[in-house]
Amino acid sequence: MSANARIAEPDEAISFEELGLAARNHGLLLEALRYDVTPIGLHYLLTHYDIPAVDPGSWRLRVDGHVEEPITLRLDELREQPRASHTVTFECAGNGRAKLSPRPVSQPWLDGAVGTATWTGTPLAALLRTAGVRPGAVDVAFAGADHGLERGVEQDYVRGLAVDDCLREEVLLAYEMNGQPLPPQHGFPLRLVVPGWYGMAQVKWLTAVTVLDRPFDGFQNEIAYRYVETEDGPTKPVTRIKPRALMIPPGMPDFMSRERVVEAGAITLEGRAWSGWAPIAQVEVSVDGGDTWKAAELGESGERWAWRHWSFAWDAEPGTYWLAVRAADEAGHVQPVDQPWNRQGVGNNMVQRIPVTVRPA
Ligand SMILES: Nc1nc2c(c(=O)[nH]1)N[C@H]1C(S)=C(S)[C@@H](COP(=O)(O)O)O[C@H]1N2
Ligand SMILES: [Mo]
Repeated sequence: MSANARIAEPDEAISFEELGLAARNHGLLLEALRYDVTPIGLHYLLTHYDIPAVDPGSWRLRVDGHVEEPITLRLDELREQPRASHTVTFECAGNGRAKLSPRPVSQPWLDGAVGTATWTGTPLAALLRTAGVRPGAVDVAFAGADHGLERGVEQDYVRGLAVDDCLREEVLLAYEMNGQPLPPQHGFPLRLVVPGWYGMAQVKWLTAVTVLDRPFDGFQNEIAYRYVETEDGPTKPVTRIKPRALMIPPGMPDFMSRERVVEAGAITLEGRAWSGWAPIAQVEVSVDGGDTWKAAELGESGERWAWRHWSFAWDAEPGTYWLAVRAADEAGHVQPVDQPWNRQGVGNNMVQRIPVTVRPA
């Protein structure tokens, strides 16, 4: 069995199925990169199945499995646990998939599967310590209340995470987003927040946290979210977010093509950059489609897990341009100019390119 998406034929257009997915799972409008923290309705959204109906009164979180003392908590009891907040940039592992050639047929993201929110909840590590993780624990399985079929396999959405990753202090069980109770689409009443990791790790509608004395082998870890590079070679799991910078498209858009028109003169290009591996070290801008690059100015480095502002002064002369931007992190990862193609279309952080016409002022 394989979770690999079908690969579209060379000239195959986006289908109604892909359009249906794109309409349910919306991206960030790129002009919303202007906000440090993304307003809730502008945050990207990805839901494999349906948003489950959860009754907060009867809802419980179970912490069980390979622990000394299983715990069951009501929502009000969770809210009485130690409280912590982190501002975190999330990105879907499939971001950029629709721009791959050939295109893996799945949720057809362009660039916008990203958003930054302030998540408030209780640190997972403290709760695991209360339950008492027993020696020999390997992974922890996080189960959502949503249910559906994927490649013929009926399942709840469940993801596994290594115990060591679960014990990092920044990992939260979050019940608030931007100071409000989680909205239904973002996981009400409780979700996992694993800063620095691609979206699939951020399990929504959490009902159970189960400690395992063996590796988790569920669908969303073993079949989906793998870097599949060859037909039958070994595959690697998708984990942390690779560096990416995005630009707020400058000037004004054409309604249909969304191509940009800019008045000649001094303009400031700006946007955000992030990496789940290490802090952002550098952002560079190109006005010739990626042939030559110049350093952008980095804004203040805020919270570790939140994106960083960048800006670039451009003296725009009349003509046509391809603007591009790329980020590098302190671990030495640089965004590729060419597509890093793989079978599931995941972890594709190829640079964004924006066509712009500069007209005389
Ligand atoms: N229970 C559950 N959690 C989930 C998902 C899901 O379908 N079900 N989708 C995951 C994926 S693939 C992503 S990218 C993020 C998206 O989070 P958001 O919709 O809050 O932006 O949620 C993750 N958590
Ligand atoms: Mo995702």
